[in-house]
Parts: sequence; structure tokens; C-alpha cells
Amino acid sequence: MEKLVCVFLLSLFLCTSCETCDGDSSQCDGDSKEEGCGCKVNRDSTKYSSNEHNEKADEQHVNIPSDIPRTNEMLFIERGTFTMGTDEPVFPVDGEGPARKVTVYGFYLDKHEVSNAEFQRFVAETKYVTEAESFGNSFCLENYVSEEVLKNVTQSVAAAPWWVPINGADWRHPNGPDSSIKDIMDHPVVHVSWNDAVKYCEWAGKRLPTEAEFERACKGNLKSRSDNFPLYKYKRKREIIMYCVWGGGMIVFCILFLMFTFFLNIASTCRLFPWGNKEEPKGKHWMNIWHGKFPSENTADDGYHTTAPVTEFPEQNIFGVKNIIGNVWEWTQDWWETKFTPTPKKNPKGPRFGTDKVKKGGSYMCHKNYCYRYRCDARSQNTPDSSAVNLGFRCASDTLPSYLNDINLVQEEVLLDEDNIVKEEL
Ligand SMILES: [Ca+2]
Ligand SMILES: [Ca+2]
Repeated sequence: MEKLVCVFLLSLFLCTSCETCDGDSSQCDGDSKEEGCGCKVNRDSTKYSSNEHNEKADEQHVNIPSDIPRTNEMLFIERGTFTMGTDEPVFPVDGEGPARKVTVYGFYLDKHEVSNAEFQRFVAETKYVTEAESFGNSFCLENYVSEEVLKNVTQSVAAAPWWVPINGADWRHPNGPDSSIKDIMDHPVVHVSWNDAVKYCEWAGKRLPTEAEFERACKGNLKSRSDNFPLYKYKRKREIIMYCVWGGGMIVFCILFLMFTFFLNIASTCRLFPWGNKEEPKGKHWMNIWHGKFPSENTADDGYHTTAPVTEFPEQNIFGVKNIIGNVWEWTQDWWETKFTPTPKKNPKGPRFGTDKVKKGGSYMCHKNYCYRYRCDARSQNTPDSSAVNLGFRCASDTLPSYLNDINLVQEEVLLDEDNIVKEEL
């Protein structure tokens, strides 16, 4: 009997531990959307003329150091059906759920976020002027703007005073007019609007990924627990434990049931991140987020206070993507909506119209206690002309642009069998 009690208690412990992968939603206020993950830009400033900006751009041209390799290669993301969204949303108001089966056709996706160096090539060739440059301002995080520049700031976001509109902040000056990208050419370009990102992708012979494509690439063939055990989504472990307490004579059955569900899901429980559920598997950092107490303390445990090079951190899943979670938020094609149904869909492209565009992946400003959106299911939005110091993008394409044939590290065949998928899980 003692052994039986031990097994029962062990099962309860294991199941309770497993619940931690749901995320501690109680620490994250779903109403904090406007406060932490971005802010809408009031684009009512007068635009500079293109000529004026081209002259400024020429003056401020930044050479690309010769030791910075190209980071424009693309990965092949094979056709597949995956679970988009979740039935256990941390922020229900964001439209993180419900979970639904979505089939995405095969496509190519940039392995990296678009870097300053890559964007510099685009601007040098096209003389393109970003919207932040045209409007003359963009949003920065107060912590990294110089005192000199902050003296002239008269506005902030009431609900998020650390967001400040800075005149002269743009992709060449990420933290205000007295900052530079000279030493961070391999970091992701920021202060690019959705409209800017579309222009870059067109120039590169690519396009922005749909939200479904982004999430497919993020989840990397890892399965949701409801894939392996559909009953789970209706009978959560916490509920099962309550049945056991009330069941009395059903204890033996419950023990067997709990053990069965645990072992069935041990290799594929819930999927918060591209690599699995642990934020720092094996004690290592796999992404660039905020460590410390936001916004007052940034311990940079992952090595970076703000952006990191687009090549930094391990490939985040079997597809080989880097920083698809963390570093900077990334624009997608889709217009924003929050009402979804569980109906399976094929290659969804979002609503036809809208006011905001979807961004995915979270940024270096995200913390679990604040804007816990560095998860594959998480999503947020901004108007297409918005820009900020933590918002960038990467491109997708239906076919591989011919100029990439020689340098692309395409994964023509992705390991699909379950054994290999399990090996990749952490
Ligand atoms: Ca960091
Ligand atoms: Ca990212």
C-alpha cells in the first residue's frame, strides 16, 4: 500500500510539474498590450521631402565592414499541417486561440532577421527612405536614449512611459539621433514600418511571411500535446487530479490514467518555444529577451541589453531558423483579427482588410512578467506605418530567388520521422 501511495504522489508531482509549461498567466496582464509590446505611432508629423532625406542619407551612409558575411540565405519550410494557436492562451484577448489545424504549403523563409547590413544594401541601391525618416521620429526605449536627447522629449505613452517618441530616431539611429549602427551592422534593422518591410522584400525578390507561415516555421514540426492525446484538451491534468481526489474508489484507475497520459506526452507536451517548453534548456540561452525587472533593471543574462546579432544564439528548431523568437518583433503579411474558429484551414492569409498588421515572435524587451509574448502562439499588432526600436522583419518566398542558389543553405529534406523529432526536443 505504501508503494501505491508513493506512485500516486509521484504521478501528482509529475503532472503538476507539467502544468508549468502553460506559463504563469497570472503574472501577465492581458490588458497590458499597449504597455509593453509596442505602441501605436501618431503619424501626424510633416514628412520631409525625399530629396532632403536622400541628401541626409548620403551624408550618413554607413559602410558595411568587409568581415560581415551575408545573412540573406533562406530555409525551405516543407508543406505540413500543424496546430496553429492554442487552447491554453496566456492572452485570450490577443486571439491566441483556439487551436486549429492549419496546412501551410512549402515555402522559403529567411534564416535570419534582416540585418542593418542587408538593409543598407537595399537603401544604397534604391535610395529608399523609410517612414520613420519621412515622419522624422520613431519610438525608442527611454533607457537607451542619451540624457541630451531626452531633454527635448515632451511626450510619452501614458500607460507605458518608457516608450518615448524620439525625433531623429530611424534605422541608422536606433536609440536617437546621436546613436549609430556603425558597430551593429549585423544586428536586426529596426524602426522599419510594415510598408518599409514590404518594399525591402520586393527588392530582394521575396515577400513577407503570412502569420500561418511564421508560426509553422516557429513550431518546427513539434507537436502540441493535443496532437498526441486529443482527450487532453478536454481533461486537463488539474481536473483529472480533482477527479482522483473525489473519486475515492477510482484512485487505482486514476493512477494508471495519469501515468498513461504522462508517458504518452513526455516527449511532446505543450509547445511554448520553437525548441520545446523550457525557457533555458540545459541552462543555456536560446533567445534574446529581457532579464531582470522590466523596465528598471536589465541584467542581460543572455549577453544583450538590446538587440543581438541576427546570427547569435542556436538554431531554434529543426528548420534551422534563428531568433524567430526574441531579439526583435517581426512583421507578417496578415491584417490583425482576434476571432478564430477551430475549423481547419489551408494556407490562410488573414482577413482581406484591417487597420493593423500582425507581428510575431516577441523582442528583447519581453519578459515573462511583462509582455510574455515570446512564444510561438503569441501575437501582437501595429499599424502598417508604425515603427519602433524593437520591431524588425524577415522575408519569405514561394520559390528560391535565383541569386541565392549559390549561397543558400537550403534544407531540401527535413527529418520528419518521430524519432528524430523527439531527439530535437529539449
Ligand atoms: Ca537580452
Ligand atoms: Ca525575432
